[in-house]
Formats: sequence, structure tokens, C-alpha cells
Amino acid sequence: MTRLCRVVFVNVLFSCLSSASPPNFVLLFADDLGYGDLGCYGHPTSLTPNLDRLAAGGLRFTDFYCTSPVCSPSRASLLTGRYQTRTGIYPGVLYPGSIGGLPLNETTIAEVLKPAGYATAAMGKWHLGYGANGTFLPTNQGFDHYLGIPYSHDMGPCKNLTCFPPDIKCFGLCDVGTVTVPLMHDDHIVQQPANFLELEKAYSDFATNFILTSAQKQQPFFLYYPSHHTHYPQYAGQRAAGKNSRGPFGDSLAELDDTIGDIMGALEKAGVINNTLVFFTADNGPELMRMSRGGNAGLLKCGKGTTYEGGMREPAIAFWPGTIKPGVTHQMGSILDILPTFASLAGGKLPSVILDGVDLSKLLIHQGQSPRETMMFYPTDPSEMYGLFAVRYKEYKAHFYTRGATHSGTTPDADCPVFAVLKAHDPPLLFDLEMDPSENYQLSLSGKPELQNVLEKIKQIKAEFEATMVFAKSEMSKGTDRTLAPCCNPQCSPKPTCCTC
Ligand code: CSN
Ligand code: MG
Repeated sequence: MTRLCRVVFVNVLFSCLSSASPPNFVLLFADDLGYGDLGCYGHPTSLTPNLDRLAAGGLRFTDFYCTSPVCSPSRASLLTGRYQTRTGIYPGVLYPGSIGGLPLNETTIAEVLKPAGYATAAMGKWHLGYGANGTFLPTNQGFDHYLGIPYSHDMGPCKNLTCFPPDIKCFGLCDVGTVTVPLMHDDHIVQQPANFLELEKAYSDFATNFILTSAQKQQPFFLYYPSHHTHYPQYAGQRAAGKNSRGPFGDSLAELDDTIGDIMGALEKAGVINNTLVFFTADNGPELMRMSRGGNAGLLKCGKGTTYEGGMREPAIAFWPGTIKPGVTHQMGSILDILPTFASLAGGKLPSVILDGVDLSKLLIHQGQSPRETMMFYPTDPSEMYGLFAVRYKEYKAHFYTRGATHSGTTPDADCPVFAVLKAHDPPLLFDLEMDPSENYQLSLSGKPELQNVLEKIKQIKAEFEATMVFAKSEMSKGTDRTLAPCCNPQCSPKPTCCTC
């Protein structure tokens, strides 16, 4: 509907038919994946043939950002187009017994697309709340169907998480005091503990069925796949394990890549590949504390938990054969922009709230300038007292506060681990990310009026943004109630160990 019919001889029929149907969307969201983790972003040993194919045939971003160096806040921003401070998904992340969750009055991408006639489905790691009786599950946020684990898979004792071959134990104990992680279908628990070695096959089947069914009905669709991969503890089923030289992280990534290959296969089989925008990115930087078993931020500084580039700049690929030209863009984009971009392409209505995202459809289809010139960096625990930790404006980034993080421990850079305590910077630390993406060389302002102007401009952007930012009540501050954690056998005792089905 939004694409013009090209009146070109043999193309007339095809173009007008395709223009009559809005595009399908497949949104792929990796977990704790670093800027340097994919082969197409320079990793020497990762095996990701399907992601590499998307990158080669699509538009690959070098400057794409999530909104938080941890999980739940980024997911809230992705699905609502709003900074997490507006939705209350801060500080930190949600847990199995969390009382709060993404407020139901927030409008998700699925809720924007449904009134435009879309079928919607989510599979994988939700992490936007469970709540009393599953109040916050995807099926209450615009998704017709859901298959997955509603939070991180380390939020439970690591049962059924043995890697293939089955005698190799995955690292770590995870959260032993919590219920084992459930596999949910819509709002029902179908397996507890979830069987990780067969999980990915279930996802591929679910996605394939959803794509084929929607295509058969000629209904446009939105598939959201936030993967558990490549979050700790890394695991992989038989199909992906042990086939590359990168160890457990490589296996986890390979399994994600296999599922993406299955999804692409289903799009082809359904005959909708040329009318589908596939978008891939990730929620936060690599968990460097896992050492060689964690992800890699490539040439970026630090990782998960920090507001350095490694914590929040992510791989991102937009793939839409025949509509998006293959290439690489250095224009800025963010997970905030997915909602307005999809809405624009689908002819959907934007929610009447303050949106932080911008429509990237012109950038995707016609290249040129991104409407995004700024990116705001909130820490894992945003507060009105401290406000933004950093602001990027064009190629410049100013750090007002810096702090290391447990999640970014173990690297040789002393700024990354938790021992690097909160530091205020006045004047802020200024970097040119185009000349120095690694944030190694602080720009000196003395005798440089043009840089002083840049800093003034950034301070003004920050002040204007913060003046209009109204912090929503923190959903995390509502606390946790262990009895809310999902249990397939609700009346059983003793909990949590009896929650096994
Ligand atoms: S996250 O990872 O959910 O991908 O951000 O699994 O910040 O305390 C983060 N945390 C458990 C996690 C705890 C996670 C935290
Ligand atoms: Mg994460």
C-alpha cells in the first residue's frame, strides 16, 4: 500500500500486486551479542553463514544502538520505541517473581501492526515480565501466539542445560533457588524444566508454521524472535554443537544462525521473501565476565553493563531483497527506530505517546541521511539525580559519568570491571567515534573552539532531553514475590522444586 506501483512493462502486474500487500516483518534479536561477534563484523572464527548472507544481501549498520547495557530495558525500548525511563523498565532486569512488567497500556510493535491487519507471533526470551497469572506475557501485549521462556535462561537452576554431547556440563549453577525455567506456549506452561537441547527445533517449527499459515491466508505477519542465544550459559543442540572452533559461545551463535536459516527457508518456501523485511540486532553488549566463553565487543570499549560503546553499539542488518540495496551504512540507528519504521512501512498508526524512535524507512530504501543525529546513554540504573551518563551527537560522544560493571569484568582495560567506580566528568570526556571508535583518545578542548562548540551543543541537547523526560514509576521497584514465579503445578509443595511437569 505504501510502495508505489512501478509502471514498467512486465513488472506491472507483479509490482502492483506486491504493492497491494504491506510487507511482512521478521525481527531477530540476539542476547548479549557483541559488536565483534559475527563473521560479517570481523570475528575470525564465528560460523554464521545465514547472518553473513543477510549482511551480504542487505544493509549492514556500523552505528546501531540499543538503549541499555542490560536486557529488559532494551527490550522495552525495542517494542515501544521509547527510552526505558518512560516505560518504567529499570533499574536492572526483571526476574521470575517480579511483580511488575512492561505496563499493558504501553503500545508494542505488535499492537501497532495488529490494527493494520497483521498476524503476530513471538518466540524466545520475552523478559518484559510475567507477573500474577502471566499478566505481562506477550499474548497480553499484542502477540497472537508465543512460544518461549519468559526470561533469561540462567534465572533458574541449570537443568536440562547440559551441552551436547550430554556429558559435557554447561558452566555455572545459575539461580538455584528459583523454579526451573518453563517453556510456555501462549500463556500455558508446556514443559518445566524446558529441554534446551530440543528448544531450537521447536522454535524453527513454530516459526515455519506461523509463516506458512499466514502466507496461505495472505495475511501480512510480524514474527518477533528474541533468542536466548548467545546469553550465558551457552548451550546448543546436536545440530549446532561442536562444529566450529569457537567453543560454547560459537555453538550457541551457530544454533541461532541455524534457526535464522530455517526462518529464511520458510520465507522462501512461502513465496514471501521479496515482501518481507528481516531485521537483526541485539539487546546489549557482550558479557565479558565470562571470559572466552562470553561475547566480544570487537574494537569497541568494554561491554555489557557499561555505557561505553561496547555495552550498547550492536550489529544490525536490514534485509529485504529487491527493496533494500546491499551495502554498509555508517548512519546512526537504534532499536528505538524499529516501531516507527515498521509502522511507516505497514501504514500503521503511531501510538499517541512521546516516541523516541524515528522512521528509518527512507534510509533503508533510498539510503541518504538518517533522521537520527543523537543517542542517549542511560546506565543500568537510570535516575533523575544522575540523568544521562553519555550522549552521542553525530560523530561525537560525551561521557558525563563513567562506571565499570561486573558483567564487563576480566578484560585488561581497567575502565571496564566493577572496580572502576562511578566517576563524574566535568568537563565531560569527549571522543570522536568516527576517528576513534574505541574511545581511546579523549579530545582536548584547549585552543579548539569548534570542539568547545560541539560540547556546548551536546550539553544543550542533554538539557533539553532531560527537561522533558518524565520518569515512569520503576516496575522493578514493585519488588518480587516468589509465589508469582511460573509453576506448572501451581498447588504443589514444596516450591520451587515441585514445579516439574
Ligand atoms: S540479561 O542478563 O537479562 O541479558 O540482561 O540473565 O543484570 O543482574 C542480567 N543482571 C541475570 C542478566 C541478571 C541475567 C542480570
Ligand atoms: Mg541481554
